[in-house]
Amino acid sequence: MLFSSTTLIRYYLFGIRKSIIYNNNYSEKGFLMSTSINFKKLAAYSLTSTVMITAGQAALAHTRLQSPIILEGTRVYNAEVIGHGCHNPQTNTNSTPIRGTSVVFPDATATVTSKPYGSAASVEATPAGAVSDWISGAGEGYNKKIYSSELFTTEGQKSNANGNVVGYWTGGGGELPGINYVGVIPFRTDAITINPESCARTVTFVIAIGDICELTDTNGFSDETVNLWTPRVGSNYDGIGLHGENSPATLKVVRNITGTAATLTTTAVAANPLPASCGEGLDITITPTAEQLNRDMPAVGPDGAQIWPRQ
Ligand SMILES: [Cu+2]
Repeated sequence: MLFSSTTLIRYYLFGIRKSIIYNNNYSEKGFLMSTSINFKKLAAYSLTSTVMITAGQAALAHTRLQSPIILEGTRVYNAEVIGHGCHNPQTNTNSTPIRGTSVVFPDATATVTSKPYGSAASVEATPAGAVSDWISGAGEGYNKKIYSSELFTTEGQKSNANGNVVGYWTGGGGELPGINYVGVIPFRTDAITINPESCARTVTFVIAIGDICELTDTNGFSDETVNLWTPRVGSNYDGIGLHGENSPATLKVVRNITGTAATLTTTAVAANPLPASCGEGLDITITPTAEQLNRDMPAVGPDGAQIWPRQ
């Protein structure tokens, strides 16, 4: 079966994405398997190295967080960093501008899984109870948008029935050029404390993001209209077959097992050591459910009307 050059590059992008996912310790077994098959096909068709290097650089520009790994107990001024626009079939680049973005952080209903600390991506994760088993507090509402009209003029904070913030959207009034710029959308992460009695060594929140180039309904989602950086959980926002499929941004909180010494400008932070029975501890992953994404991904205007996706 022959592949067009576009298809080949996209498969290679998926391969690059695999290593990014691996570093974030976020994995999905079936996805990795299909990636290795695609690599074999790629080798058979032998792309030139120039094309592959160019594609690799583009892949690193997936939408991610400015600070994707943070220390527990530390409030962080963070940002969503948009790396490229949507696919433009005329130029065969990602030059179509981004006109808005919609973000969801997992709430306390999220799916929680665990792996031994430092496990390879290929290690199967096991179900691991509730969010509040691993971190202190409500298990949701840790991230708040920093009000800003630097890039887009309209925005909205999303909150759930408990009144906790579960995401935001911003758009309109301007556009982010699709190539040769990055877009930075600021938000703040509150200090998150890992439960001292738990064996969590790291806690990774999986974040769902839609970077919108054209307002469509969900049937109109394509690489030309939206970049979906979402976990594949069976929601309306999975983006099966699209550029960002199952390649969400992540925020990893690391347990401060040794504590932090005082410096000239900061006070000492007490250690949060692992209980002796934990061994090396666990990597915990918190992924939003399909139900939450279907509820919280839409951008709803101040008048209550849904702006994206179109209905
Ligand atoms: Cu990309």
